Amino acid sequence: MPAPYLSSDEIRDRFSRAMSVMYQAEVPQYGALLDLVERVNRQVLEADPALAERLAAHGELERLGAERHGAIRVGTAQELAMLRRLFAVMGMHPVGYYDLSEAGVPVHSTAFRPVDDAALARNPFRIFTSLLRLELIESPALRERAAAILAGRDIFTPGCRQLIGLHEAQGGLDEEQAERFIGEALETFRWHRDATVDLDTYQALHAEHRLIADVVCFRGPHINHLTPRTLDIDEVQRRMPDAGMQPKAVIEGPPRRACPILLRQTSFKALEEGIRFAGERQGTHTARFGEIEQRGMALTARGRERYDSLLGEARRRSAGLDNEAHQRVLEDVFADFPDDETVLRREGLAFFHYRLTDAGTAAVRVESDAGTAAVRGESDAGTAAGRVEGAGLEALIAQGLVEALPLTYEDFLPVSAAGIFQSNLGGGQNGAYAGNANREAFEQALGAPVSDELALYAERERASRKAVLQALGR
Ligand code: OOG
Ligand code: NI
Repeated sequence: MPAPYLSSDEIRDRFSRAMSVMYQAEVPQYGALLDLVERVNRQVLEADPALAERLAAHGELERLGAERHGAIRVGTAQELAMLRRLFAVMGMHPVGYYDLSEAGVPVHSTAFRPVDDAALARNPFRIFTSLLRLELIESPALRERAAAILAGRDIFTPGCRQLIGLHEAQGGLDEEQAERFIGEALETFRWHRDATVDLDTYQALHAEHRLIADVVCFRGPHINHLTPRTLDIDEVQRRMPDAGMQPKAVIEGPPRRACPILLRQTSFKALEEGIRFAGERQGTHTARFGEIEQRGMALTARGRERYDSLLGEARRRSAGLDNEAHQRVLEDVFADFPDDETVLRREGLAFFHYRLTDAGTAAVRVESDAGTAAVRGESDAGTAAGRVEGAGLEALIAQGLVEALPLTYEDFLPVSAAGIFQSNLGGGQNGAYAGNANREAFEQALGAPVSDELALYAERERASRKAVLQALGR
């Protein structure tokens, strides 16, 4: 009998834990941040048993401690395409297109992440992956120099390439192969103190944009942050300085709400680290940082439009304010956005997962017993079935047979990502790169289309609706 293959969920779970261990060893502040987040999460759950219950009901309590995202930046189409194959081994697929040129950063990006309900519940590990856009560099000489340096590196070990090929050929990896794959794949994300270039070259690229130096001058696309999920980002931000971390000025994203929406994020500033450059002259590089996030519900296209326009208004009103004042402006502006699950659902602003309540499950059972009774020719069948008849989903919810749970937002926000990039790469708005969205070019480099995140949420919602209606015989 052939050795059984591990599920991609299992490989992803092990890989994300191994990555976290590696990054804790590389950046001790990340370990301190994990501790802080863990402490705050525990306190929140103790103080709010209703929240603990709700998270448990959504299956989110188990994934909370394991949940994180990371980010990397690569330099060439070949690197990006190979990463797509690497992440596929772990059930992570490209979702969404993010144009950061708008924010003055010469990259465009996608998020590799699991897509179906079961995989997300197991471990939603995501990697925000950016591709450098050399074509946006104005100087032809610098552009060619960067391209030549990138052409000379291979960010994957031979073993990693071989195991990806094996996975594709045989349709999975057994225990021993999976463990080897995890070890080999981790190498791609490791930090290298040795630059591949001399300080002059580094400085020339850095002068164009720090991100270009970060992508081009090293042997690999070091993981630049890993982000745990907190249940109270305001509290973690408040406590960061006491734990020896310098938080960025403001928390990105929507304000604090009774029904959290989308994603709120903050980070501590990137570290200045000593680098061994080729040649005599030595220097430092600033790239790696720590970030935390608080996730809320996924918004529909209509909800997202409302969010984007309110956020735009809040940002215009809060430029230059400190976090407290910024949050007050956000709260004021977002007073217009419903903060009640039923209203959000009825107005079609957020996505939900529908499922039977205990009463709904009992009704199905009674109904199927009644069906069996009817087949046997017994006479009192039909009364239970009658109980669940009536209008659509809203009626079933009102009758207490079906419940609607908000779907968690699993993606990223371009404005927030831009804020995170800028707080770590320096520089504010840089109009030079703006207006250059090019999803087609990105997908061509990737070698595959990116999924539309809204379509994925809509499909998960639709499938859950269909399942409950079917169970209730609708
Ligand atoms: C990625 C920044 C984006 C987020 O959480 O929005 C990001 C990067 O700095 O490479 O990670
Ligand atoms: Ni991030």
